[in-house]
Amino acid sequence: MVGDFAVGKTSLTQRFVNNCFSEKYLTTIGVKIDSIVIDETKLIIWDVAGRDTMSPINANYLVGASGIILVADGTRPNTIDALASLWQMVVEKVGEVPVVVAINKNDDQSWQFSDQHQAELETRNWPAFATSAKEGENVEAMFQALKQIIESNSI
Ligand code: G3D
Ligand code: MG
Repeated sequence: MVGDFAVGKTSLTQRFVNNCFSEKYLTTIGVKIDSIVIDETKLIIWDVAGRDTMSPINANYLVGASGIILVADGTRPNTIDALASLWQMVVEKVGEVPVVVAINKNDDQSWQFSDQHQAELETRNWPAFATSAKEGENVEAMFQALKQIIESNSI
């Protein structure tokens, strides 16, 4: 899980692993690791702390990743802009691993996704999901999609 501060990385992971959403703010210090077994595949999810002055992403946490979920907050377009440089950091550390994008907080009225952002994601060939960790929408579909890309790449 890679994305700017407060986009919903921890909430999406929690929704997927525990099927719950907590309004309680949970700031991840460094990294939080969860795991879940689906269809005999164990996913180990590294929820890497967001980018801000207090806690820059420790790129070493990315080493060994089989896939990446790039997370943005649809109510803050700058977090979508940030994905390109985050992806660059990923590529430098682990190469072009399988990736999906979550444009999170789809339940919020101010969620938006411009044609320009749409075009950019298509150019990069990133499968994108409008997710809501709060209501659960598309969360499982997004994790499943990444799992499938990882599995089909490793055959
Ligand atoms: P992070 O792990 O990427 O830093 P968090 O982000 O999962 O800690 O979430 C940051 C804030 O966004 C939290 O709110 C959380 O409740 C909220 N949030 C996360 N996902 C969603 C979502 O899908 N919809 C809505 N509406 N809010 C979401 P607070 O208020 O504690 O800052
Ligand atoms: Mg977090």
